[in-house]
Amino acid sequence: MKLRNVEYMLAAAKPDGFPAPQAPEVAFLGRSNVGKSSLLNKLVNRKALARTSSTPGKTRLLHWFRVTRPQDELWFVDLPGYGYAKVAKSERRHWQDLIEAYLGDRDTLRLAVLLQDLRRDVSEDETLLLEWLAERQVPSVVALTKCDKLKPMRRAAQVKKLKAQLGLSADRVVATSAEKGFGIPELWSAIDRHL
Ligand SMILES: Nc1nc2c(ncn2[C@@H]2O[C@H](COP(=O)(O)OP(=O)(O)OP(=O)(O)O)[C@@H](O)[C@H]2O)c(=O)[nH]1
Ligand SMILES: [Mg+2]
Repeated sequence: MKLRNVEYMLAAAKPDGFPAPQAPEVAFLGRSNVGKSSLLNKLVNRKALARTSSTPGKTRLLHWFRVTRPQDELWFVDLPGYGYAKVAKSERRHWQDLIEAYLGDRDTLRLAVLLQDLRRDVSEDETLLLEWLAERQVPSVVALTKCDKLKPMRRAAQVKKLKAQLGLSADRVVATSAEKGFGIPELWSAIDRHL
């Protein structure tokens, strides 16, 4: 993907800190540690634009990035990860309110990319989120992450299994690896289809 410029914009901890909507947005969401920040970095070909960490639950804020292409400008939004067991219930509630405030009321949101670790089963968290997005007419695709962690045979079997669990059409599930770059052109195509 040809990019003219990529830059960090700002972080927000609550809705009154969200930037005024001015460009089409793509949001990245999923379980803590699933690889949201890594995949975002890989899409824009920058090593450490979005902060990644081996400590789950690191991204507690919403982070905005401006992606300028020759033909247009998009904003990428890195959302805080959910489902991290060590987080107190009150904080999970806070997470949910914050994410829903964003996803449910953002006119410029064009696509939610829900990330799912290839090695895990799809849980109720993901299926409920997909339903919640569909009810609000927010288009979504699923990026299966960390595909480099399985050898090709097991990878293919697991992709097939998760596609069945998700019950989405084939064009809404993309197998990716931020480490190896698998699926990056396909994910860009999915983004472009929704702008
Ligand atoms: N092998 C491999 N490791 C990955 C890949 N993507 C992410 N990781 C690793 O997984 C860990 C978590 O990645 P992050 O990108 O920080 O995950 P996140 O979803 O942003 O995490 P939170 O912000 O804490 O919710 C890091 O140690 C990454 O290096 C991948 O495609 N392959
Ligand atoms: Mg992150």
